[in-house]
Amino acid sequence: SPIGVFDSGVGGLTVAREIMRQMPEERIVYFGDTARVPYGNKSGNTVIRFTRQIIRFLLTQDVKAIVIACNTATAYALEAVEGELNIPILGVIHAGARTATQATKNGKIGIIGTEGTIRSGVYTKVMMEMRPDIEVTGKPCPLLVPLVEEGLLHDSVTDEIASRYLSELKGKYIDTLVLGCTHYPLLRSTVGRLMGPEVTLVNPAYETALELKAVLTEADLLCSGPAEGQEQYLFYVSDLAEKFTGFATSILPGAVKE
Ligand code: DGN
Repeated sequence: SPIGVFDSGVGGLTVAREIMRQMPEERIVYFGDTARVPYGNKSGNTVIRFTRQIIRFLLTQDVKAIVIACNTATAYALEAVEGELNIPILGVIHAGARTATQATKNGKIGIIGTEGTIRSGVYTKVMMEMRPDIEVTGKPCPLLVPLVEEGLLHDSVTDEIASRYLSELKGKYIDTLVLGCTHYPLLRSTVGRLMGPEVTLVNPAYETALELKAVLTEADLLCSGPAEGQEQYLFYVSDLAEKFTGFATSILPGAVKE
């Protein structure tokens, strides 16, 4: 059976990409809620409702595990839905939070994400449970999402906006920064340059794929490749596929067929 992966739109493709890299034999069914993106500025109850609907859809695709590949949906909905399923379900917050608490030397961790992710305080809560001695500073960076979706990954406008957002964190002497939104790993080099070499960047997409691999191994659910005639990767969207396909092709060369 495939792994179900979903996001509010294209962002979760950075998580799908890590799963493809780390588990090249696995099948994936991806759902991008492009009709209702962004989730970042919606209320918790709305995001929980959307999440339940998407999970119901993924279950019709016979998935063996589900990854909520969206920081905002994980922040608001993971806790509400995890008890409702009898297959493994993972969010993108836990694994990155753990890595950050292990990576920091001075105990000062920064987290960037959408308004919703930062407002929820979930990263801070999860990290404080793992290591109560740390100090966490969150900073919403909402404009980075549309900039990435416009393809402005290496652009002076993006640099300028990122620099304004990050200047606040620079004053906090953090030594570890969590890229707590699905789009930010695509801005890794910009963020890294602005924060400087002494700050370790944590990519939750990468950490989540590692965690998923451990969970599937533990549950004896790893797969040995698609069968004859089976598509390895299936992508579903709730609105216009065109923009999605363009973005997907740019970050997943080879995986996307129309
Ligand atoms: N995928 C969302 C996240 O990781 O928080 C970002 C896109 C959005 O819904 N604003």
